Amino acid sequence: MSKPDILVVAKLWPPLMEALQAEFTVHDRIHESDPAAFAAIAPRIRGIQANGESKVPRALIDQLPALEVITVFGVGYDGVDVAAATERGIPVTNTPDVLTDDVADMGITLMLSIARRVPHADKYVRAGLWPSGPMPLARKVTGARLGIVGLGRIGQAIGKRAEGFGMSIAYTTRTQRTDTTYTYYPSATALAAEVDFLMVITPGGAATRGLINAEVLKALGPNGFLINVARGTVVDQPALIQALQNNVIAGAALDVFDGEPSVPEELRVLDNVVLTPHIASATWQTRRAMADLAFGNLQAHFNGKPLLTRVPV
Ligand code: A2R
Repeated sequence: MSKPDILVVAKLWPPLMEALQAEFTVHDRIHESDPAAFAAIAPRIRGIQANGESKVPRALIDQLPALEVITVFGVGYDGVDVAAATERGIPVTNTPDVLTDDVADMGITLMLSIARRVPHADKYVRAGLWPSGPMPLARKVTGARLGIVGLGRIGQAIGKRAEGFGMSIAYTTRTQRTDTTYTYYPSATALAAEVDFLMVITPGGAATRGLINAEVLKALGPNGFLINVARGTVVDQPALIQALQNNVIAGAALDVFDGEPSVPEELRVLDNVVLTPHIASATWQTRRAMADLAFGNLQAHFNGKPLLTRVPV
């Protein structure tokens, strides 16, 4: 039997690519590199393999009459037009849970990094500045107030870790949870006004675009820090840059950016930020587990078995 044809729409982690190539006929980003060749094979494409940053718009789905399944290597699937897929009865899968610990670890790492100015301290030593005197004092984390925007799988894992730091924890979501003792605030602004660290961990997409805006940052205030391990789009980036330039907030630690991998010069030159290149789930262990789950979803589909982790519709 011939192998199913699948379209890969992202630069994939090589071990996942190798696994796919062994089991499928893989067309690697041919829709971008060679549209004519893509048009010729498009009618045969039965699956799409994406990653968390991929765009799978309606226009692409419409070009694939035989498409049966879309799998995402990542928990966030805001680049996929799930409504367009659902209209055609095409399921979408992602890789939840297996990356929860890593993203939570990274959220805490960034919070500690900006509060204690760890990258700045490293630079200080390397630049030979230590003999000239000590660094300025930093912000204590233990016992401080943490606000979590989005208390899902990862938000709760961040809360659990923050409990270990004796932090008082509050959160905001659209629907108040009944299974937590953390204090609930109905909006990001109300939450920001009550905390020292505001940790953003909602999904991306239209519903959360610009959720952290100038008003939220003003409420966070000159002693408050913003941490974003969700999606760059959740934060109004120009408003954040302005707030950082004018000390409206104390600082920010960001793993995600609007328009990444391009990061605005205005952000890169600031001293009151820690910037990382979307590495929250980037460990060998977690990428292996994500690859196994993404591959497992495709395999399940083409073997006529139930999908492992279908996104809700
Ligand atoms: O709003 P709710 O009750 O559906 O709670 C979800 C919350 N959330 C929001 N919170 C405030 N304002 C919003 N507009 C809003 N939209 C959603 O985000 C829920 O508490 C949380 C999402 O949790 P999970 O679906 O369990 O996702 P998980 O695994 O924690 O990952 C979150 C995101 C991914 O979508 C990636 O973009 C990123 O982390 O790596």
